[in-house]
Amino acid sequence: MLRVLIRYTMAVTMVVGASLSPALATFHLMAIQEVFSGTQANPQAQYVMLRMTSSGQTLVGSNSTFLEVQDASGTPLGRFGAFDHDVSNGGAIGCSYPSCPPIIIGTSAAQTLLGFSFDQIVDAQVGHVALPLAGGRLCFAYPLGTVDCVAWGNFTGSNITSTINGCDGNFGSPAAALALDFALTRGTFNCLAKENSTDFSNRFPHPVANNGANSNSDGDGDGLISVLDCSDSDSSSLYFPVEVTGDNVAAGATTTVSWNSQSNVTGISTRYDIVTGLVSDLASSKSYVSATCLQSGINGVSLADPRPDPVIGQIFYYLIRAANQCGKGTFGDSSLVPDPRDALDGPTGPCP
Ligand SMILES: [Ca+2]
Ligand SMILES: [Ca+2]
Ligand SMILES: [Ca+2]
Repeated sequence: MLRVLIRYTMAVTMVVGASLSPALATFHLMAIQEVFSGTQANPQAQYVMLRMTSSGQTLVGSNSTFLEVQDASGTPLGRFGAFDHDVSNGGAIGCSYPSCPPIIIGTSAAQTLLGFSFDQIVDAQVGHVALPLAGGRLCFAYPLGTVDCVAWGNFTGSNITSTINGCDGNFGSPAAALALDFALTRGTFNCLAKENSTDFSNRFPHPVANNGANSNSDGDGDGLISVLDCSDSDSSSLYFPVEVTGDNVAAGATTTVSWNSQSNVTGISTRYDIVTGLVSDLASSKSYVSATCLQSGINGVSLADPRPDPVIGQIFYYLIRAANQCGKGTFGDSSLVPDPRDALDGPTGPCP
């Protein structure tokens, strides 16, 4: 009797081991590494990069894994994407985060922008949703459980989900909101202690495919990879200038025009031009033909208008443009066709 009982126990142990170990070696040991919400010039270019935290995590398609998205309140929006096939590179036995292989899943716009083949394209997938910028949550999961999550921005839902790998299921406070031009990037991975607000921060993207393909050369060492850098031989320029935001006019003893800096996106060489004129001229000419350059090449984010106030009944308008060593942005776009502001942007515009 005793001998039979021992054999039975051993047999059960072997069955459990055989069913559990291969499953744990297929996709459970994974972390979300980068969440990229696109660039200002190309907001459709979104990707998520996962990173294996142990070798052999290749069976993402066989296990029907996916990336689930919630809105800021925690309500499910749908899936950013799902894996319909496995990947081939499981990395070296004994590898650990962040030295194990990545897996990248994203839109065709992101693939085109970044210039290498992604492991999974999501555009045509049923139920595909974009990543919400201001607040949301993303979880890497399969139909029977969750592997890793990150919440960001003004997310107010629950950020606690038990994990199938035994890692910390309380993901803590949300990380910083997603920001165009940046990837919400994991700096720290600790299976037993996850805290989104400190594990993640917004950095320039560094995407890599499972086979190692990437476009991450950075010739000028400014942190922005060459395919996104408007000049990869000038560290004072990052992205090409974008439309200026945060325009404000404060009346007082002097009238002060101010705007948001974009140097964290376009580099320390960023300067600003302001055109101005009378609203009545816009109305009568339906164009900016009477616009003048108030000042060009401003190194800062405000300007005191040196002119006296307009006569009573008249109104000044101001338009602001950013430029860097790569070139000039625009004074913005109207909905009119052709756009009257195009004349301001061109080589014969009022600001040099
Ligand atoms: Ca935690
Ligand atoms: Ca660069
Ligand atoms: Ca540069």
